[in-house]
Amino acid sequence: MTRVAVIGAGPSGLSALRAFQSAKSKGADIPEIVCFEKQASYGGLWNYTWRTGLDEHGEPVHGSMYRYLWSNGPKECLEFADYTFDEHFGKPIASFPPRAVLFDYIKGRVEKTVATEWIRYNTAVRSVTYDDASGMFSVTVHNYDKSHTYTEEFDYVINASGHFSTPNVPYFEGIDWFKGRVLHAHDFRDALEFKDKDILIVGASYSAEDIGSQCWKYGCKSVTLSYRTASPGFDWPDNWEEKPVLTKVDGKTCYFADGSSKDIDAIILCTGYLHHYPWFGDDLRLEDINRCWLVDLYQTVAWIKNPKLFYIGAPDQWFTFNMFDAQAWWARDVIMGRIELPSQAEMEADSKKWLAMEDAGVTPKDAWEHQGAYTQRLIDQTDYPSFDMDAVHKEFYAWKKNKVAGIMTFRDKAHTSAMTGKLSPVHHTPWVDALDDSMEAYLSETPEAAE
Ligand code: FAD
Ligand code: NA7
Repeated sequence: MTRVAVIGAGPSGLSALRAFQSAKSKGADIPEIVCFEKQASYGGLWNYTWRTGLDEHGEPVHGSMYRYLWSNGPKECLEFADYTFDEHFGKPIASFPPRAVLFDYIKGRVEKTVATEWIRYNTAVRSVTYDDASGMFSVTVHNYDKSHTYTEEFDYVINASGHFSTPNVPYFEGIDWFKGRVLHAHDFRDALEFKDKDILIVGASYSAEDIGSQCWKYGCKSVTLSYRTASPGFDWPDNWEEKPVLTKVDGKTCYFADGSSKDIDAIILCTGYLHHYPWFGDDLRLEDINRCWLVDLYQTVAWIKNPKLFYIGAPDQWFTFNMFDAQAWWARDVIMGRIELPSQAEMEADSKKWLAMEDAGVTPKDAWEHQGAYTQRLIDQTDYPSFDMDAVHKEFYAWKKNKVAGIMTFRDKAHTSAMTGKLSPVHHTPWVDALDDSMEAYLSETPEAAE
């Protein structure tokens, strides 16, 4: 029997399991699926952990999410096409749920449609090698429950291990002797730690915006945001300023490229993450920057040099859960012989063409439209339920406009679902006043009392 190994049971790995389950429920003969997950349960980043550094087994902690994290994009842009928010919650809910609410949504689809018996928990993948002669992968894993390392053979491997867990940590002159706390976003857990502190956020992308906003919301004294390339340029609150790149640290004083300086209590490096797949050798390992089109992957999924290996969830992400589904359905259909791959030369040419299309884009709108067109291309090749991609693009556009109008108020806006066509309700409490991020508080009808 054909065997498929899936590495990771986060949203991308769960999409892979769901794709095969869907084919099975329609009567197809599916391969044997084994999903290896190093944590004790599924959900990937959405499975919050208080731990930082190493986990209870000595594995690098996977979690990069933090307390009080609310969705940074509208939930309408990530909605599964086969399982809507309305179906899960039994009532319309607002557009920017906290982490626990989104995790519950992921869980709802798993419980309804995913064979969790395919997942081997507490099992870390250590090495994956490919043998040309047998055409098989050897996957070596360690099971922490049994303290046992073993190897099994697979025809195909789907890597769904995520790429927002291994921090990119640049060096800045003098940071080694900074007289305060230095951490990367990966290790950030609780904004209250920075109450009444002057913080420096290094970076200008999603983590920078969101961690800075969390710290501001929970009462830090000031936020200084240092950008390397482009200023985010939002209309920040009064105690928030932008600076160009950090050039030097001396004691508590941070110096910037414009010659200015500021005394700082904590430096939070929101400097992004690395693609890091140490279980693969040079012949199988993806290496790239964090970008949407990955040229070594055909349709940003199949490893061109050996298309029996697939990566799901590897692009930088405008679309998330529904794009992971589209990728998973496509990988499933390649594995099941429903989609025939072209020659290696054709795959390379196609990939370069899509890379050039991404590079030709200038605005964020170009970027999400490129990823939307890509997701649509995948959907068109499989039986994943199609949805109105232009409707999702409109929501991205409204979201971006709302962020420019108010970086602390965009989460108070309502968006329309492409799946149901319905406009979501406005949340009962403005995000800046909503300090309780529990599911109960979010789903209740009662506004949160101001402190
Ligand atoms: P992950 O969620 O990272 O899951 C990967 C899984 O693989 C994990 O369970 C991990 O334990 C497992 N694994 C890794 N290595 C191994 C190994 N060697 N052996 C076995 N198992 C392994 N997206 C949104 O749509 N909305 C948001 O608001 C949002 N906020 C975010 C906030 C933060 C701070 C971060 C970091 C990301 C955010 N994202 C958000 C994007 C996020 O990447 C996706 O939502 C999603 O979690 C990606 O799923 P994944 O399965 O690809 O990866
Ligand atoms: P991103 O989106 O990859 O952004 C990384 C940021 O870090 C970006 O602004 C970079 O600046 C900046 N960076 C990287 N290296 C440096 C150095 N050496 N000096 C200064 N600035 C640097 O990562 P995020 O963590 O924000 O987002 C990843 C995911 O996590 C995303 O899905 C979010 O939802 C949460 P650049 O613009 O390249 O000059």
